[in-house]
Amino acid sequence: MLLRISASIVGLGALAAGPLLLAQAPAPKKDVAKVWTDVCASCHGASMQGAQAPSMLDDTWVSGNGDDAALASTIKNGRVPTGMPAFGTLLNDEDIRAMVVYIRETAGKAKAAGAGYAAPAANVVVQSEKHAFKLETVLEGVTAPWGLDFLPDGRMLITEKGGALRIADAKGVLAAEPVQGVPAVWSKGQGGLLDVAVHPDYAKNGWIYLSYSDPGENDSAMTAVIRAKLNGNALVEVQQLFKAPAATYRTANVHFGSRLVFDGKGHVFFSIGERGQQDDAQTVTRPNGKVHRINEDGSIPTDNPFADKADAIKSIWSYGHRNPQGLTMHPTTGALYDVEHGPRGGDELNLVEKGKNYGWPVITYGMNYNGTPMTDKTAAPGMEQPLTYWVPSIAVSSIGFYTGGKFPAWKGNLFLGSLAAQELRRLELTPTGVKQEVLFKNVGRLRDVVMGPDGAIYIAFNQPDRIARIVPASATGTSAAANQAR
Ligand code: HEC
Ligand SMILES: [Ca+2]
Repeated sequence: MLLRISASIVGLGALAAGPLLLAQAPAPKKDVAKVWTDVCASCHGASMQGAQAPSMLDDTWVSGNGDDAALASTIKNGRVPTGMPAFGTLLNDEDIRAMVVYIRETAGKAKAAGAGYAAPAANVVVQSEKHAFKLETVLEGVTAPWGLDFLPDGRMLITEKGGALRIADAKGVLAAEPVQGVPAVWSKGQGGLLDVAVHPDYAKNGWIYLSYSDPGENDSAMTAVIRAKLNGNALVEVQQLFKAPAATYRTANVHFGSRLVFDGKGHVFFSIGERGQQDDAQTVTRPNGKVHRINEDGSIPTDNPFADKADAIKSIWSYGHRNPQGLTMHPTTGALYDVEHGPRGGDELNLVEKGKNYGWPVITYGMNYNGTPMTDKTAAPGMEQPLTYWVPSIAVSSIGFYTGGKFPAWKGNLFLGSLAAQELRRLELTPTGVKQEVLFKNVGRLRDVVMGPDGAIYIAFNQPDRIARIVPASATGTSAAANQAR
């Protein structure tokens, strides 16, 4: 008791309140819920859901590692350049401590109520930090859609993990018959028909690229890449662009990657997971656990980092990756980014650069699935750090930069879909760190996130299986604040 009183006297002293106050009884403790409503709600939202300032409910933090001390420091000292005022004169250390507990408690309650996030149903407007939007279903009738891309005439190509390539017209009407001539795939576990990517000059050359789990000897498989042209409802002129040596195929049914990315300069990047063989990620004689770069015709660029290394897989661009299921290129800088699934904890966003080692399994922010440590190392010389990571894992699946015109304030932001957490996140990559907003949650597993030619953001969902898109909406009418109970 004595300690508490003296602590609050010290706190009062820090208030620059004048010496007279010191002699008096401590000021009544502040009701932090009232402070929130009176002072904080105008920026952070009445129920902490976020408004022009970030949500407190989404487990993403700009303050250091988001622990209590980091939040307390932000409240006390502010983050003035980015718009958070300092409250160290209004609130003493004790008040601030209570405020942090109040924030944790409110977030905990929101989580327990399964609320805390928008789960937009049809025609419900979500008010997020920068734009109001609706999530609308484009088509159903696909089974486990995995990859999605657009032909110049607006038609959609959709891969189904089971091995079918589907076409829908620009209105979302799905052709009943899958496209003929798709290669046989090894459809087990995480394997199957994976990504589809339409060549940026499709109108001129007609090339469509596919990545898939290629069946090998003795029930083994490895990710492979083809390209082909669409003639009526069939793939023709199929060319094998990447196929790893048979001896490198692996029998596990996990971690195939894979996404395809064109750099517009004649190259195609694609990712392969480590196929459940962690150590393979560290050796360039193995194709798995890597990001690869090939020329658009499948030949090896002479400036690839391991092009001259005996025994290396010459298409390797970077290594030490676990399971990169998201890969994308910044529309103006040309920088390449991946997201990869960590083990239990430690999903990563990486800036992927030539010849670099991204550390798996030597360094990681995750642990083994049984709860035992994988390694105590999160950093090591010669190994790259992620730009950010997620503990616990959200199961990162796909990323894409917003390039359209429908959401001007989102331009250049990175959109990230997740499987287990079922979230669409908006990421701002700033020089001081990655700022995140959860746009919605809990309406299915997000398998692919793609910028549509119409400026909408298209999402391939699993469970329930469908293609949906995010379109602008006016904030009035049936409205649900982002991050608020639905
Ligand atoms: C004028 C608008 C404004 C008001 C009022 C305001 N904040 Fe903030 N706050 C912000 C902004 C903007 C940020 C994000 C700063 C950044 O991105 O660096 C922020 C960040 C924070 C953070 C850090 C969140 C994180 O992700 O790490 C906490 C905690 C916080 N505010 C608490 C409060 C509390 C408590 C109050 C009331 C006493 C309050 N804020 C009042 C604008 C405001
Ligand atoms: Ca890593």
